[in-house]
Amino acid sequence: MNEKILVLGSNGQIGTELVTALRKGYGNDNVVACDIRRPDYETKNAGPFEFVNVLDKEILKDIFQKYKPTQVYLLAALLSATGEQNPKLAWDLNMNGLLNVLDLALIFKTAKVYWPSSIAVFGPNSPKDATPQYCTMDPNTVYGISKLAGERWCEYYNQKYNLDVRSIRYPGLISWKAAPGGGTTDYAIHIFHEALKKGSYASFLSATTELPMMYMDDAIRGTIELMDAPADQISIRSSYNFGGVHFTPEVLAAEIRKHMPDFKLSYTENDPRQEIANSWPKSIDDNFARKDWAWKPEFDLARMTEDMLVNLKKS
Ligand code: AKB
Repeated sequence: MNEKILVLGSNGQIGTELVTALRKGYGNDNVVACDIRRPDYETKNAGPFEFVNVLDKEILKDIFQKYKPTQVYLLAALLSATGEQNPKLAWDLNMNGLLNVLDLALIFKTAKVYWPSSIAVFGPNSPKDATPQYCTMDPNTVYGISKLAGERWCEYYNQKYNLDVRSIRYPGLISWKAAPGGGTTDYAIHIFHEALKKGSYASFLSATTELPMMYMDDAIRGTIELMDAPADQISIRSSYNFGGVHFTPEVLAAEIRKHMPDFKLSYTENDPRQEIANSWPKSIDDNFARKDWAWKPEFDLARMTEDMLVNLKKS
């Protein structure tokens, strides 16, 4: 089948790397990057780009009409920390953006839709360690609430309308290529930049705050593997738990010190992101992803840390 792929929200942390990976696999002209900002990364002239606000259903419809996509990745969203600063906008973008895309995918018979969920769907009463796929979910951020509602909509469109929607609950994603976008897990990226620039970092999360994380290479590979899996292997149409690594700021700092022995980590106090982190899992049980589509992460903490430092030094 000749694929035509739309990536909505192509300039964010995930989109930047996903567009590059998809263009490698499907050809530059078959992957249309769409965002409200023009790309300023290396792929900027490598393939088609469209200005699209996912909340503008008419423009979005024109884009579906123009490209008749076989696959759509919807990545445009407000993350946990910025969402708390603007809850109504976060709800509007995260929810109505999704509903617009699901509706248009039905009208234009898009074969597959990808939408990212997050560990933010869990809340203070969810089990913290090896958080299972199915358990108490009481998110208390607008981001988490919108992701949990979005998961229900994805499953609904699959069950009622047979739309092939696939989704992953991303942990904190760590990459050197693109800046993070207002999340609670962003410290784990800032720490590398500041270590190389200043030899020190003040973490907004406390020493012992443990969170699930993943290196971006694993996340991009896993995302494409899920989308490539045969439909009958996808038993979960809400969103899959997706595990990589898990660590605290002090553990990450100790790993960085293996390469930079003088690196110093301090902590800031009273950051609102601490409360968000306290409500999230420490680690994730991703057995369904492993069983259904053979998910297996490749980057452990040591390999991730080394790769981050080597590449950031070069860039
Ligand atoms: C955030 O911190 O908001 C995101 C996420 C875990 O979904 N990185």
